[in-house]
Amino acid sequence: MRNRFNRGVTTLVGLMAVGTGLAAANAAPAAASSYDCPAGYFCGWTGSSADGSMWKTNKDVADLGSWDNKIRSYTNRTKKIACVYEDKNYAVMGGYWDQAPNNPGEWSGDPVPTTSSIKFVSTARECSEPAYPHWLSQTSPKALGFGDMNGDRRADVITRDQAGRLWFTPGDGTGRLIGSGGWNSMSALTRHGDFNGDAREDLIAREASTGKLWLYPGTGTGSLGTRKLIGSGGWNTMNHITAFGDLTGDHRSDLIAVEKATGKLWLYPGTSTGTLGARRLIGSGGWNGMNALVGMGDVTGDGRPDLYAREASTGKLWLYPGTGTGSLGARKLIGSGGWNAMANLISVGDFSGDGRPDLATVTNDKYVIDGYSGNPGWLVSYRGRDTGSLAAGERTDGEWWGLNGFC
Ligand SMILES: [Ca+2]
Ligand SMILES: [Ca+2]
Ligand SMILES: [Ca+2]
Ligand SMILES: [Ca+2]
Repeated sequence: MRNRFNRGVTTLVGLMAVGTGLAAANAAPAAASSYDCPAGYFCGWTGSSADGSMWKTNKDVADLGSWDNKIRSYTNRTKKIACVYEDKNYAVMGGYWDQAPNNPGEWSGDPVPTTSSIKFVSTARECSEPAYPHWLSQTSPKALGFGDMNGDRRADVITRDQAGRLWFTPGDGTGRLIGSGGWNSMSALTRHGDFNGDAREDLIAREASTGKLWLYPGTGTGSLGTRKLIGSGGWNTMNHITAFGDLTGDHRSDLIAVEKATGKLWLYPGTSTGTLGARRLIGSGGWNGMNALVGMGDVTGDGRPDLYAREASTGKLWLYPGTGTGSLGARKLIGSGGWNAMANLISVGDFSGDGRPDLATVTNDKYVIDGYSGNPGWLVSYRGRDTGSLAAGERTDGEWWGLNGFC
């Protein structure tokens, strides 16, 4: 329910100088202008150029009353996104427009006045959807040790929205706020099992401005506790920071990452204190050719966690099996192409309910439906098979758009 239900009119965004409307020399009172709209308000005018009578609000209005279908131009001087609906009560089906905050002097015109309700939200998708995606997962017959923040054997997803909030979705379609803001300052988010030894899954994040690595301990309920520094700096030299599971065989979760300058793949072993030990090389080069790493858990059935990696140049998906010696074995082709049509690869364990890890993906613009690309925001689910490969993808939900990452 995005643009396809948005109003099909061309919106005119003008940078109208003060006084432009005064050109018609007349004895009329001083003409209104978009500058009349005070900061913090959404304003609408009866005229199509921020002129005529002005109406303003800084709160949601489900029914514009005497102003229903009267607004022919408007500006949004709030700090929120204004959802401008053609029907009352924020009904989406009649069409709507999501208006980002405007600068002073900007306005949008609409030749046909149809606005009937207005709502203010933090992200554009909230004009028509919950802030979080609709995530469903089945109870797994066994605990896989990752992908489950609240310990109910149902895979959960953590979503970051465009406003920098974090949402916990436990797999029953509901969602809960677990991070009230600021998360867009993180340039990597990853989770896979317990790092600090309390048997609860934790989140690791890289702070873009400092290159620091932070551990956010899971509380066992889906929420996150007070963060702890586990990397004091330098992590901006790394790509694809990926919580992996235990590759070294000491039952502690490890981290892997690709060094941007060299294409080397490094393993950072987890320790008993929740910190990271001295890194060791597990891939001597070429890993810059990969544009996604995914800690899949044990997909080959030998009890050791495995890695999927996506090759940028070919869109192929490769399986690198974990070995008992803290390294990766010979790779095997899992997906022969097309994987670059996925914006996100989400590894949260078994969500199909058969005990084998699955892979959830969210599409980007390259994704093709019925012969046409340009289909971002679809959840496509792949069931894991006992060979370590994936069954054909199932396109399950088209409303995973307008979000800013998952783990
Ligand atoms: Ca769960
Ligand atoms: Ca933990
Ligand atoms: Ca380990
Ligand atoms: Ca499964």
